[in-house]
Amino acid sequence: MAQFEEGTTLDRFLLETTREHPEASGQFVTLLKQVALAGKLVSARVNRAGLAGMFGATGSMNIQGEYVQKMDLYANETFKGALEHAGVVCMMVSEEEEAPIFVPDRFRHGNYIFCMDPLDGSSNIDTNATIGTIFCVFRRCSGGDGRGDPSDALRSGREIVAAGYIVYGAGTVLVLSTGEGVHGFTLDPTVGEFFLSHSDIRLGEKTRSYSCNEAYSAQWDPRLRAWLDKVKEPSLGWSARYIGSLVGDFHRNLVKGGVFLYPPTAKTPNGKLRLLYEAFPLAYLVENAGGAASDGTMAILDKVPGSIHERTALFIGDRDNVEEIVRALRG
Ligand code: AHM
Ligand code: MG
Repeated sequence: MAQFEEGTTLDRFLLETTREHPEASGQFVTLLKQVALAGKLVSARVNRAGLAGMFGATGSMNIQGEYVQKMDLYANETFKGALEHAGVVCMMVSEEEEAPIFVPDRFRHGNYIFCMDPLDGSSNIDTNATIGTIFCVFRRCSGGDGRGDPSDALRSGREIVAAGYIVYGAGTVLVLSTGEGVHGFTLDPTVGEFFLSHSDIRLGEKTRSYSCNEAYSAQWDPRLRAWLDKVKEPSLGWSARYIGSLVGDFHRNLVKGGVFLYPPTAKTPNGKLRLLYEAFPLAYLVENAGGAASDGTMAILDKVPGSIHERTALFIGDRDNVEEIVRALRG
């Protein structure tokens, strides 16, 4: 793959990397450009949320039984709007919508299926903590008619053709992989462009930082608690970092090193995080950066969701630590 200098625009990066793959249709580049456009719109709104009356909940609950924040709705509508008229997706799946999203007939010839959590960690919006959009892309099923049959999206994570996230933090960063490395692009809000800022991100070996909601540890599998107790041995030099926003915690660990854990708990015995549009995209990124993701029994990307909102346990980060956690759980 071509090497790119820091400061390369996202558009140039997309055009040049897909030129190396003549089989990739122009639709693929258009899709990723529309994702970047939606990300800029959401970023602008997040930055003005306090002024624009966008803090707080709408008062309704989503399909997951969680309170919908005003920014959740805005992000969902913005990503949908950017993609449904572009003629590049035949179907979309969103955390905010119970059923797959209907794409109007005249635009439904697109070659791709887009799955997203439009605004992960949105319960943090009122506190200015990092939140973000997580997404992955599949090619349309050869037999699928794109009429919103959910089974078209129920595919192995190994079939993902691109995945990424956009974090809205102190800055806005788009992290993307199309299967050849993981690259980060920082939005320069003064010109409205994403520029390459983190080229070919690689996870370090056996990093010494963990991210989890430790308050739930009494509900975890005792073998996992034993692993946690072990790494707390002071001479090992571990530390903990947890925001409570998957995309923010993952981004930190990708850049600085670390392992993220969301095991099953009494309240969420199958795990809390969603397989299709939270765990899959981040697992695709982490594997492309040299790391690993597991549900404790198998690699996340080898899983096939049984339903679009299926939940999973998630252990994700550098390969050594994830493998050690899996070994501990096998006990
Ligand atoms: P959300 O998609 O409704 O924002 O919920 C998922 C979030 C993740 O971002 C985060 O990792 C997790 O929930 C935090 O859960 P907890 O508060 O139980 O630690
Ligand atoms: Mg989420």
